[in-house]
Amino acid sequence: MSQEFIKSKAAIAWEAGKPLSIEEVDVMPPQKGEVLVRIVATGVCHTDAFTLSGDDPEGVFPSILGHEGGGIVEQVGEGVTSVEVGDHVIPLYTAECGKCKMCTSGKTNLCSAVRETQGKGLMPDGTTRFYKDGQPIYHYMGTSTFSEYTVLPEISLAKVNKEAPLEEVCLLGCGVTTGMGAVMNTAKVEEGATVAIFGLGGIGLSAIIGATMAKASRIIAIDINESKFDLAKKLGATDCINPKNYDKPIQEVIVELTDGGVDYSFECIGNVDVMRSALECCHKGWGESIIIGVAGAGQEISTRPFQLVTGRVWKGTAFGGVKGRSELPDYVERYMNGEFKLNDFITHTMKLEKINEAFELMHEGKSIRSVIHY
Ligand code: NAD
Ligand code: AHE
Ligand code: ZN
Repeated sequence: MSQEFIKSKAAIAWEAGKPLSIEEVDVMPPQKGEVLVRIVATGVCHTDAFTLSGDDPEGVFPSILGHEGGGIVEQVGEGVTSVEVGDHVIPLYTAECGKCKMCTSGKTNLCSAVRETQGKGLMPDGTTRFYKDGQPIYHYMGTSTFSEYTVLPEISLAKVNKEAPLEEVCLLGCGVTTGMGAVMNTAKVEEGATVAIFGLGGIGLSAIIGATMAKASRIIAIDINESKFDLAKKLGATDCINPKNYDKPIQEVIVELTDGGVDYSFECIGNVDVMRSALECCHKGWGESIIIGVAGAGQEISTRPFQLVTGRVWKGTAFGGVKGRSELPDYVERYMNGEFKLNDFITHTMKLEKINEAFELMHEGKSIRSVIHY
């Protein structure tokens, strides 16, 4: 195994609130239990923008962002047995060790094996694999897919079908799996249920796919940007609503539309006021609201406790509750079998050099997903 550093093109986030800088970095070869992956393509998710904004309490700089990638194993470190050179993989920001208290609980996908160091931008041994002129650069979400070459723990890789186009299935590394999984795993939406989905970006639109697959009877899609409505309808939304068109709270509008409220709602924005609306548009006695959106440091949710006393349920979900190593390969198979499409989401593709445009398009509300090709 080579111990030479690898040169890699990467987008470095030197500091919060500044554009990414495209530079060559040095990548240390994979150590024990680690894998070097050549990223073929990566989506840009709102969470990357959230961390770059400086609002993420775990945001560290300088770092290499990106967590929605697809790639090919280039080198394996000592002791790695579950993947080999040439395997196609999707990096996982939610690892799956299969052994920790969380993995063995049967109740969550939130593996704890590498989460602590991952949140500090480090590999499990407490160091980094990225260097610029000798200066360490932090990892991000354990994935750092905005680098052509990245190093991950073996347990943070899902091995997927080699026939699957990495330029599309990279979206299963976060957005699409999160939205579909929130509906199917976390809420377990049943046939005939009514659903409200707040925010029609990559996550909300994927939740619509999940609700359509679950045969929900009514799928109410809510966004303040009406340009999202055509795709929402194409994917199965039965009603599209812009809260700005009403002079009363959107939860009241939805309660009236649905004879008392929806069975399930999903917040896919990261806005704590909308999280409240999403809870309060749920039906008394049983309505469940799932928080997917990520809110900034210091933000808190609130409602009258009476909303919960009277049977509404507030839940949250990370990566759609999906266990990456054991369950994500099947999402890829379902995509390959034509159960859902991914190219509807890819509104823009670009080379890494143009990645700042992907962030601008997102902020302007003009993209669903930009996919970066290396
Ligand atoms: P996005 O920016 O592509 O989409 C957000 C959508 O919300 C946009 O269409 C925007 O117009 C809409 N919106 C904004 N404010 C609104 C408001 N007040 N009312 C109605 N609509 C509004 O983002 P995305 O990539 O789809 O991510 C959505 C959220 O989900 C982000 O907070 C992201 O960090 C989070 N996320 C969470 C997980 C998880 O595992 N929990 C995974 C991925 C993303
Ligand atoms: N670092 C933030 C929280 C960010 C967050 O909630 N991340 C989601 C994934 S977003 C993907 O686009 C997640 O998986 N959370 C569970 C976890 O273990 O991070 C903060 O507030 O500190
Ligand atoms: Zn994401």
